[in-house]
Amino acid sequence: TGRGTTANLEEIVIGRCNDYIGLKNPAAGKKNCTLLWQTLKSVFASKDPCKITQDDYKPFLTMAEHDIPSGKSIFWSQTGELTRQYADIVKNVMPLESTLTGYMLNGLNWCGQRSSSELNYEVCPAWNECEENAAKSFWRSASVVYAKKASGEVKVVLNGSSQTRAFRTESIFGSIELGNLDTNRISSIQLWIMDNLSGSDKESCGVGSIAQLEIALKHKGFKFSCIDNYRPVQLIQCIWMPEHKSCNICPKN
Ligand code: CV1
Repeated sequence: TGRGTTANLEEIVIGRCNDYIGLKNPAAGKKNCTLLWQTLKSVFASKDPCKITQDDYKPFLTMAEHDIPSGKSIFWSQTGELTRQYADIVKNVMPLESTLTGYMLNGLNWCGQRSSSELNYEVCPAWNECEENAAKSFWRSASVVYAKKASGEVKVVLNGSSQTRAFRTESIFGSIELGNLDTNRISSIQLWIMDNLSGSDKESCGVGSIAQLEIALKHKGFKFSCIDNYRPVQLIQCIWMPEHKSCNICPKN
């Protein structure tokens, strides 16, 4: 079992919603944050937390929908924290977590219980405990909506030091987002393969699972390019390891 519903979930979700539409992204337009919360809560309250489907979230996702500017879509796998930090700094990309739905729920836990209309603040299913758990179905469903909207030049940030593979067909990126990208809306796809500074360089552009992804993109008819250790993102990694040799602005030798 995993952690229970985040304490004060209602206040956090409604507060984040108002922060988002009022301050962070007024371009999202008018939304009724209280109604959004009620619609969200009705998806999982009074229900078995392992029987929440992707479809159950559709009314909530539709109500929260807003435009994503062309060229701002950025996908990630095993690089979530780094990608969010990059997005918060440069502000010219908008990952799912910087859209209204993702912003409202990022980092939170939530689930209900069949026996009561109270949310379960004690325990929720762990991510891999059951396929249709409240959180997993949300991120999958939100990822479909997000991927369908991508247009212009799209970015994908993958982990070149992954213990498994950088591109995993079973990940949300590999199994959901990739298949929902629209060739007619997207002009090109840029892959950024980021190695951990002190990790091993296991995979790179054109190598291993990245090569498989490149072939898949080609077959689908996308124009794409690939950059190893894209410097602006690497400089964020460097904040925690400024003395690392990859972080030297003027290498001495
Ligand atoms: N996405 Br807090 C997927 N999972 C998310 C997201 C999110 N936006 N936000 C959170 N999670 P992994 P992936 C949680 O690193 O390829 C979307 C989930 O608990 O293997 O499966 C994004 O748009 C999930 O288990 O990446 C992104 O492009 C874990 O973080 C893509 O789906 C991410 O697992 C990433 O999903």
